[in-house]
Amino acid sequence: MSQNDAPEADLENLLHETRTFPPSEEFAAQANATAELYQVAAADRGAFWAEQARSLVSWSTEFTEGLDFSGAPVARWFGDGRLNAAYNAVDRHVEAGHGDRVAIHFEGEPGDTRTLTYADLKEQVSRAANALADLGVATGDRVAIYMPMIPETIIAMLACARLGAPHSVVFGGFSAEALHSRIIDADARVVITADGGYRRGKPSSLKPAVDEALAKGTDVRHVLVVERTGQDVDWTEGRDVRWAEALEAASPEHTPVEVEAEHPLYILYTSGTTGKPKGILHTTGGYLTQTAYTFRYVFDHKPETDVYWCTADVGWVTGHSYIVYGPMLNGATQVLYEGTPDTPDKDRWWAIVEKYRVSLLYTAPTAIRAAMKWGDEYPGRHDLSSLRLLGSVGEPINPEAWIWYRNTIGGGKTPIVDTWWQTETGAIMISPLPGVTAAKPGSAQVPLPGASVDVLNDAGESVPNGHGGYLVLTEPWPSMLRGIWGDLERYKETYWSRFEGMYFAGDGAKKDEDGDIWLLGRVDDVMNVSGHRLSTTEVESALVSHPSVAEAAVVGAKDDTTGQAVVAFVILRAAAGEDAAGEEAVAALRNHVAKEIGPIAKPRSILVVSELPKTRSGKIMRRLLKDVAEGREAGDVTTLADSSVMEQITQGMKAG
Ligand code: 6R9
Repeated sequence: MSQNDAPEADLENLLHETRTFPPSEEFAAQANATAELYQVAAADRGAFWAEQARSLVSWSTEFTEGLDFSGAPVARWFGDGRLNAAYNAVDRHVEAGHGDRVAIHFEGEPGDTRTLTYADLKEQVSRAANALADLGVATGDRVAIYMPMIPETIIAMLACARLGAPHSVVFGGFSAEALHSRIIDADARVVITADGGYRRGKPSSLKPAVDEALAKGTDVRHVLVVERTGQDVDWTEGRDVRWAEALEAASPEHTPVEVEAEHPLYILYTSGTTGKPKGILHTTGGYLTQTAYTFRYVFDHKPETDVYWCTADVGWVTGHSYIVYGPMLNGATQVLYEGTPDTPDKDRWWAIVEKYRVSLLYTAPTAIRAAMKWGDEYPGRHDLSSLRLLGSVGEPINPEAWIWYRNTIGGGKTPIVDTWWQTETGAIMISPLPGVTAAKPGSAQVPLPGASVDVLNDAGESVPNGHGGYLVLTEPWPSMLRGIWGDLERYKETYWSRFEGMYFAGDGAKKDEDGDIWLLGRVDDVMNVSGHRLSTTEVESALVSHPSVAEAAVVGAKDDTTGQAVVAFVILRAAAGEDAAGEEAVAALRNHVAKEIGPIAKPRSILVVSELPKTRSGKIMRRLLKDVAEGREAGDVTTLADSSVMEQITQGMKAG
C-alpha cells in the first residue's frame, strides 16, 4: 500500500504505526535544513547558537558572550551585544536593497486589500515611533496593544520595539476586565487600539472595552486610536489621539534605539494553573535569534519566492514569533487576514491561498478539523498548487487530521511540520525538519538542532523508548522566557521546582520505539481550547463572580473541533431561587463567562449540580468530572468524601 491511501478505518491506529512520510528528493535537494545541522549543534551548542545569532541578526555592537546561566533559572544570552528589533525586522532589508519587496499582503474581511512593502513599513514604523515618543513613551515604558488583525497592529508592535518600549499585546477577543488586569499588571502608560475590526461580516468594536478598562482606574495617559471600521466611538479629549493624525504629523525619520541584548522586548500574558494570568517576559537578542532561525529552517523559507501565511492572531505568541519577528527578520512576504475562515463562505482561506499563491501555510489543528468537517468541497473550489509546506501548532494534531491536511490541502505531497512550543519557549523547540526528517502523522518528533528535550518519570528519571512521562527542556535556549513579569518566585515555582535544574513544560509526552516524541496534552489544570490556553481556575472564578453561583468546577473535555471545550459544573446559591437553574439562566451564566474573560472561554455546557465531588481534604476531583464530561464511566471514586455525588452528577449529565 502506498503512503497516501490509508483507509479511514486504519487512521486511528496510526499512533501505533511505524509508517512514515520521508521527504521527496526534490524537496530535500532544495531544503535549507540538512542532517548536518544536528551534528553541528550537538558538537558545540554554544558555538551553534552564536553562529545563528551572528548570521541571522544584525548587531550594532557585536556580542562576545554566549549563554550566562549564573543567575539560573534566569538566563542571559549574548549579554554584551546591542541591537534593535525593529531595525532587524525592517530597516536592514531596505538597506540591503529590498525596500520594494512586499512585506504584507493585507486582506480585510470585507474584501478590502492593502499592500505594504518593507520601505512602506520603515516609514510607517518610524512615524509611529515618533508619535509614541511625542505621547511621552520612553525606552522601558510599557505599551498595551488591543487591536484587530490589521497592518497597524504590526506597525504598532515594531514602533514600540524601535523605542525599546516593551509591548503587551492583549488579544482583541478579551474582555474589558481581562484588558484592565493586564494593563495594571504591566503598568502600561499608553494603549494602542482601534475603533473595531471586522468579524463574521460585521464590525466588532474594541474602543468601548478600552474605555471601560480605563474607567476602572489605571495609569494610562494616552490612547492611540486607529480608524478601521468608522464606528462611532466615545472620545476623551486630551487622552485619546487619532492614529492617522498623529502619524501624519510625525517625522518619517527615526533612529532606532540601540538596546542591550537582554532588554525586554515584550510581555505576553498566558494562562497558568492559578487564576492570575502570567506575564511572560521575552528579551531581545536571544528571542530574535531563535525566532529567525526556526522560521528559516522549520518553514524552509526562501525570501525571494515564498509567500507565507500564518493564520494565528497577533494577540497570541504564534502571532508574535511567526507573524511579526521570525518572518520579518527573514524579510518574508506574508499574508495578513483580518477575519474568520467562513466569511463570506467556508472557502475563504482557500480563496486567499489561491489569490496570493501562498506557499507556506501555518495553522492550528482546530482549524484543520473544522475545515475537514465542512468538507472537501471548499478547498476543492480552489487551486492550492502553490502550497509547498504546511505547519501545525497549538495542540496535538490527530493523525486523521494530519493525513487530511496533507492530502486535501497539500495535494498529497507537502511536508507537514508539527511544531511544539509555548508562549514561554518563545520559539519552536520540537519539530521535524523539512527535507530531512521522515514525518510521522501525529508526532512532533524531534528536538530542533540546538534544543534539548527529555521525557521524565515521576522520579525525574529519563524514560526509555516506548514509555511516557513529563516533557522537560534540559538546557537553556536563546528564546526562553526571562521570567514572569514582576514575580520571579512564581517563575521558579512554576517551571523549575518540579525537576531539579530542568524546565518543566506542563505537558505529558511519550517516546515511541524510535525515540520520537508524541505530545499528550497538559498535565496540569490548564485547558487548551482551539489552541488557546485557559486555566480552569480563571473560568471558575468568573463563574463564582456571578451572584447566583456559590461554587464552580471546570474541566476541559475532549471536543472534536476545538480539541478541548470548557465544561462547567456549578452549585447555585440558595438565594438564587428556582429559575436560576433554568435554561435561560444557564445561558446567561455562559454569557457571563464570555463577558468576564472573552468568548473563547464560554463554556460549551454548564450543569447545575447540588454537590461537587470532593476528597476528604476538600479538593475538587476534576478528573472525575472530566470522565463524565467526556461520556465515560467515572473512575475511582473511593477517595471521595461522599461517593454518591458522582451518581447524581452522571444522572444529571445524561438528562441534560
Ligand atoms: C505555541 C503555543 C502552549 C501549549 C503547550 C502544549 C500545546 C503547542 C503543540 C502543542 C502538541 C504541538 N501545544 N503546540 N501540543 N503538539 N505541536 O501554542 O503556545 O499558547 O503558550 O500553548 O500548547 O500543551 O504546552 P501556548
